Amino acid sequence: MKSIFKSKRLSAEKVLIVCAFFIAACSNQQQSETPADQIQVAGTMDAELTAPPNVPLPVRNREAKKLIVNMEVLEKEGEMTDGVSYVYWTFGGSVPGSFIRTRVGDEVEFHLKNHPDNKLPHNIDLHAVTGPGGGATSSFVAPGHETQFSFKVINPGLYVYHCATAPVGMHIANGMYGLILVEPEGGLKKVDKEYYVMQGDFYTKGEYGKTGLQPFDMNKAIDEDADYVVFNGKVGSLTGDGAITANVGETVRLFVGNGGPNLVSSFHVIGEIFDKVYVEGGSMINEDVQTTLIPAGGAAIVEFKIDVPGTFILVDHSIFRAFNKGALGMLKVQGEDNKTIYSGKQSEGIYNPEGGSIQEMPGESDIPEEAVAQSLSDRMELGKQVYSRTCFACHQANGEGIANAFPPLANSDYLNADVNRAIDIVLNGKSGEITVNGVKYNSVMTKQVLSDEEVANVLTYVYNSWGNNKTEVTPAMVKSRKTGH
Ligand code: HEC
Ligand SMILES: [Cu+2]
Repeated sequence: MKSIFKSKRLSAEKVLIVCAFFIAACSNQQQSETPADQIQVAGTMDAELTAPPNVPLPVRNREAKKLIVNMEVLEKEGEMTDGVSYVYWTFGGSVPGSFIRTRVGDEVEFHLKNHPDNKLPHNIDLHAVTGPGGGATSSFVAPGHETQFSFKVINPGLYVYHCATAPVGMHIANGMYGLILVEPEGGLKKVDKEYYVMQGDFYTKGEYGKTGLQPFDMNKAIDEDADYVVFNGKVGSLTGDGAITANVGETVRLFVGNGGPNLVSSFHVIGEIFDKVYVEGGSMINEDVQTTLIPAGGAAIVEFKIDVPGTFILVDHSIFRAFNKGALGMLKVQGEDNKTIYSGKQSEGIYNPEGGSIQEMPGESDIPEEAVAQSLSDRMELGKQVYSRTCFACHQANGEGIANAFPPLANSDYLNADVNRAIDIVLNGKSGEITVNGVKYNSVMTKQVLSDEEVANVLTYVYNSWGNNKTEVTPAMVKSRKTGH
């Protein structure tokens, strides 16, 4: 009985293998029969264009078409971050510009319109174009005019487009870049969520956070001394309400570009591993990648399956750019925990290298030789040290916070309203929606591991700085929040 069953299964397998081989051979042959440049187009359609972080619908198995792209250049003022504005030059009104989705063999008829209110001529160089200048000379257009040119997309991949009008660097630095995707025959594999993320570096007369309308600074741009490094054109475009979302069990595909003009991105998602990376946006697939390099004027497609819920932070892992220049976004995931894949914190001890083991957290009395503040000014001094060690990265040097991500501690009505609540936040961390000075935040502050003395000192420092209400917090107050009396 057993042996019969076995041989039957084997023969079934053989049949399958033969079939698979046959299909593979057929489809290979088909591809080599029609080179991409000779694929015939069937009909005309208008291209769907989308602003980030959205992408147009997948091509799936539609036939190659004549694809009409209507792109309008708009020079317009926008917000770089809270209180800071900037005159962006845009393709389609957004930075990065509208996403264009095509398939191999499409013939793109590109209409570039320069709005009559604009001040400058512009053009477009698409890296997906095979031809001199990538379309730049053919598309050069003055304000109040429209140009037209066409091209056939031959190579599949994810490509950058950008303005190439002199001074080229300045046009790119002001936001004139975006992505065009060329899908292979039959389309990319179906995934649950797709998003458009593009990094860019900005150079302003005032340093990071200097308020008002900030002009472009050519000297800083030449020195590659960026004030802002951001995803999707501004600080916080992908945090708070702008965060991209997914559910546990879904597959996510990110189309990631880098407009530059200068910096190379070390793109990373904290707490995720890219199952697949289409290296440099091309056809080579790398697997199990932590951080992928995205050159200025280049792109990558990254894909991963979501296994656990939580907030996953997108960064340029040149990490000061993330925490001090804006290159930080969020992917918020909802769904069931999976404690095998990620447990959450199970226990906490003190790591003692000399003992060579993890030890239990000592009781308060065992904490060795901690400096104890004797006066308010001691407390301020010691509190400032804790602040620059612990809180600074998120709440920033002068408690100003980061728009849409980290609330301000300077002049914070939320802080000043309730000292016990503030102590609890530092002791236990905080998540969920809160309103600080009329602005909503919905993010996560992790629990801070500090002694009662340190909590007292840092909060005293915060309360006695930047226009707050000068409360003094003592270790006894902190202790009573822990013990409840
Ligand atoms: C990893 C980033 C991070 C660090 C480090 C951090 N915080 Fe926070 N903090 C946050 C976030 C995010 C929120 C808002 C949480 C929410 O949306 O529910 C917050 C909220 C607060 C609030 C209440 C809101 C307000 O603006 O008044 C206080 C007070 C606060 N933090 C104090 C501190 C102090 C003091 C430290 C250092 C001991 C610290 N935080 C360290 C991210 C951080
Ligand atoms: Cu331009």
